[in-house]
Amino acid sequence: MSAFSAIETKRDVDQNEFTPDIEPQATWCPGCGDFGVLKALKGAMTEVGKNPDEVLLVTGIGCSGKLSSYFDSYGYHSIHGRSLPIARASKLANPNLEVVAAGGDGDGYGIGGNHFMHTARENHDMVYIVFNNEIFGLTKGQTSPTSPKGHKSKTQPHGSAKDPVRPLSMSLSAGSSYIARTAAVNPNQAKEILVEAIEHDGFAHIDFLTQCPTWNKDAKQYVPYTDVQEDEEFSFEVTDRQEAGEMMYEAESRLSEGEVLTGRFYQDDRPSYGQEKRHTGEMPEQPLAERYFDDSYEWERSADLMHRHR
Ligand SMILES: Cc1ncc(C[n+]2csc(CCOP(=O)(O)OP(=O)(O)O)c2C)c(N)n1
Ligand code: SF4
Ligand SMILES: [Mg+2]
Repeated sequence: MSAFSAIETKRDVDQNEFTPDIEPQATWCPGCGDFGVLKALKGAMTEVGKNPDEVLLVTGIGCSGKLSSYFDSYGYHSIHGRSLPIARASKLANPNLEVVAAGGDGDGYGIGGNHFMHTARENHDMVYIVFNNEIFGLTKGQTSPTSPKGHKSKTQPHGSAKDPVRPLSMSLSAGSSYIARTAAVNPNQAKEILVEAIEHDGFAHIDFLTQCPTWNKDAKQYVPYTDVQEDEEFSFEVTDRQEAGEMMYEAESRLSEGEVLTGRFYQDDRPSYGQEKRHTGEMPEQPLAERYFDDSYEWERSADLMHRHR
């Protein structure tokens, strides 16, 4: 089975296949929420029947970035805030790969925020997991874009004066076609949401609440949590942009007050960037990555294509 051929193929996979021989045991701190993401991702890939060599996991920098060291697949531990452009290029070159990008709240909503916005807008077909622990974990607990107003840290000892970003609302207005929030303390829901995100054709963004017991001393453990699909208090249609937006705003406001609302918030089925490009004929049916290994292929130089644009 190769990464070029297998996207439609399902088979029985043993979850242990995603545990690497080199670093089988993650070195995150005891009680870290990141363990929950790893477990849910292994479970979801197993459930959808993926082989490790059908998956590319691209991570940013942070404690969260270590995910690619502890998950056995093709992996790319990239640079801070830059997992998405690498993931996009990889998916375009080899659409048969199941591409997952992952990183922290600082990585994705701060330094990489611009890439987040445009990858969502262009609806690139991939899963994007943001480990949201509401601080910079790896660098020892500084204030991040999702730290609540008033949160005290070494960089904001008198409390942050800034309102946090609203990741779900931001994602909706940017253009993500699947948006969910789950929590490391809710492994069953996390796995189900990841399965949906993997099966979704388009940009699937998951805001994954991950507690950091080492540096985020205010940290909620994100319990108790409510699933908005299960609780009668909430009634909205995930395919209705306006209703979904209102629900997201509510969930983000309640998180600041310590109430954790999780679940699926939005979904649409518009074509992904790759589908659009193939439809217009601008992208070849044969994956670029396959051509690369084809010695007989005659490459066109971009200068030779200029006539198309004259
Ligand atoms: C360009 C660049 N700037 C700053 C850093 C230092 N740095 C490493 S990780 C990090 C923040 C990590 O926070 P987050 O993305 O929330 O991940 P977490 O560790 O919480 O999982 C920073 C600022 C870096 N590695 N590269
Ligand atoms: S510092 Fe926080 S985020 Fe990093 S491994 Fe430890 S508990 Fe997890
Ligand atoms: Mg963080």
